[in-house]
Amino acid sequence: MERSLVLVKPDGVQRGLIGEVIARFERRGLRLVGAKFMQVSLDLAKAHYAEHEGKPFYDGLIAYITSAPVMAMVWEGPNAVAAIRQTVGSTKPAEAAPGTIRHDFALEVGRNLIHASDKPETGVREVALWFKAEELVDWKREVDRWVFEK
Ligand code: D4T
Repeated sequence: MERSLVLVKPDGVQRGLIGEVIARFERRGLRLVGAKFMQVSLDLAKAHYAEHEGKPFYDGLIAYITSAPVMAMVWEGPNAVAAIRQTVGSTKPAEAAPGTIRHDFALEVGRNLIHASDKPETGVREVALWFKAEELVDWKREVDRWVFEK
């Protein structure tokens, strides 16, 4: 089963959109595996955004993600990474498809509300970076057979 890290970023938390984001992934049929409300440290921010170091928006990105608490979550399901990216919408909210989270609630790339892993292998790496093994819950839902084909 594929897993994705999802962060409701500081702007999403400040704007009271944690519940909205969770509701959309629950309705999609994805299964929650872990969640924690937390202040992101500078070290974690730098590790998470290591690939962007040196880019013009890097300093702003680190300042943004550490500016206030985030809601960090792990969601799983078949093709979860692609499904979640689809529900989240394009990185630039002005290019996000109508009905996606970024389209419906955001305007600017530097305030794009939410993070989701971009590839299955990124999901594995990011989940391990943000969560300890004992913080993740392995569980089944009664409804799983009506959402997951296998
Ligand atoms: P995150 O990682 O925040 O979910 O965003 P994406 O996965 O959708 O997009 P990304 O890795 O390309 O960008 C990471 C982060 O950098 C900000 N950003 C990006 C920015 O401020 N200006 C830019 O020009 C780009 C490309 C937004 C998301």
